[in-house]
Amino acid sequence: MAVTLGASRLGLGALRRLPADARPLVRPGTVPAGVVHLGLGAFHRAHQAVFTEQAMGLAGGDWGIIGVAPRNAELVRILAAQDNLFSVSTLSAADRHTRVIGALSGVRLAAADPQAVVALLADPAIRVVTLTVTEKAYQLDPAAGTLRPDPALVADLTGDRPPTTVPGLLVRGLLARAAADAGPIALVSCDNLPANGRRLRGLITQSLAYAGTPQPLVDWVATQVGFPGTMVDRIVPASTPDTLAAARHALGVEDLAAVAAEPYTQWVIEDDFPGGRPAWDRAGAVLCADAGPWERLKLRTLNGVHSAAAYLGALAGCETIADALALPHLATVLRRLIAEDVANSFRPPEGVDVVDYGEQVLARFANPEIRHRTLQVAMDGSQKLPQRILHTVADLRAAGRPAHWATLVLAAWIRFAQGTSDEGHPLPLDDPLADRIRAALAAAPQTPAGAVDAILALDDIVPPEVAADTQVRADVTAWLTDLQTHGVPATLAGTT
Ligand code: CS2
Repeated sequence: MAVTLGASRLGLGALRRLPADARPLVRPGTVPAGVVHLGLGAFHRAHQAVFTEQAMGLAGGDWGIIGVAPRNAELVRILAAQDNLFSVSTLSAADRHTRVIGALSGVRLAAADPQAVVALLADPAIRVVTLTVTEKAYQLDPAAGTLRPDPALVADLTGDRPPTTVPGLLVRGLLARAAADAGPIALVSCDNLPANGRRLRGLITQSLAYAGTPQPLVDWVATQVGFPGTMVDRIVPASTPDTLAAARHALGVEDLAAVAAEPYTQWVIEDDFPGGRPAWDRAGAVLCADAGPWERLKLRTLNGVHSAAAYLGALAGCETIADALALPHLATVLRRLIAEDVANSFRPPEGVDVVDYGEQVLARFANPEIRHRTLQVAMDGSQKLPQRILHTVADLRAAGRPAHWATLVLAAWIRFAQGTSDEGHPLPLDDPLADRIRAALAAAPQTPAGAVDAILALDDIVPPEVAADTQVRADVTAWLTDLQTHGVPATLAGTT
């Protein structure tokens, strides 16, 4: 990316020149590291890094973050050149401000030096490992959470070469930590998986079994490693040249690692940290015994509705989620999805009204300053739909209720996977299971019922009770027929 001539670069030397309210709360280099974070993407920088910086600013503690990018060499180079500093611009129609975050005490590229990451995980100073690596990096089948290791992970688990996968790094790191007797640690999934703490524990225990790990080491992991579940929430689109321009304008210096996010942020964390943790509660996080109800609330309401807007919006030719929300009738359909389906599918946290929460979610999606692309949210549907929509369908049906609106979302995903928009433009199927999904659709009879049967038969994505439900099959087929025959606007109009 080109650096604008004339603007100097963000770094420790530039801090004095920043507007006072844009300066970091913590000066990198002055706080020893206590956290390793895997996955240095925009979401981490605008979420956990901000909470951790505020926690250190308010309550101290040696909780600097070593940020590990699995593969993004350019980002690591950029952050290193900026003394690990980056900015977060908070954007809404009412407000716009930018602040530099000083939570990172170092950055590493796992692909270049995996052993350095393994050594970090075995360092007694590191007591917390947080992860934002996206759903697919866990290599679990999305429906049941069973390990489906790809050849690279099999090699990591069964051979001696340096690990190349995230689960491989974690397993090697934990084994090195056990061997060094380096003390207890918490591994904290901050990805949008169902029961993410339990899924991560399952990933590690299944991986240890796959690797034939000796029992004492398995026991060490069972007793010394916490796997707190979390609910994470902040809308943080991928950065664009506009994001960098906004940061430059606010800071007066160039920040090539800048991110932009909505004002809203939330973090609910199960308090299971055997080696201690930053005072995230002082920074506004909710520490609790069971994040499950919060996680279901967020995955089904926010993320489920996000996916609905993404698929329907992309099919109708909308570039952003905010554009999709402006499609005639879409907001009404999403409100009905929330009130009639999502709200009846689970018990929300004490004191939370799902319909009110859903209204806030829709207002957040409509934020005109956040240009979140429908195609970004549409990515990796096979990894997302189980916890976002299919669990809603399964729970409604188990309670004897219809799943009318939720089946529309499934139909929209199938239509999206067929690869063309209403106007006949190609839509990219960016998904780790893309080949299987395409092959299943190609081999099926070229009718809506044929496509629905082919997708419902993908048993690593679709729970068996949903696949076997003839009413669900009929509803998805009816929606897909409408979408294929009439397109999104007429299908939505037909619901009123
Ligand atoms: C989105 C999420 O890309 C997606 O699939 O639904 O990244 C969403 O923006 C966050 O979970 C909000 O907390």
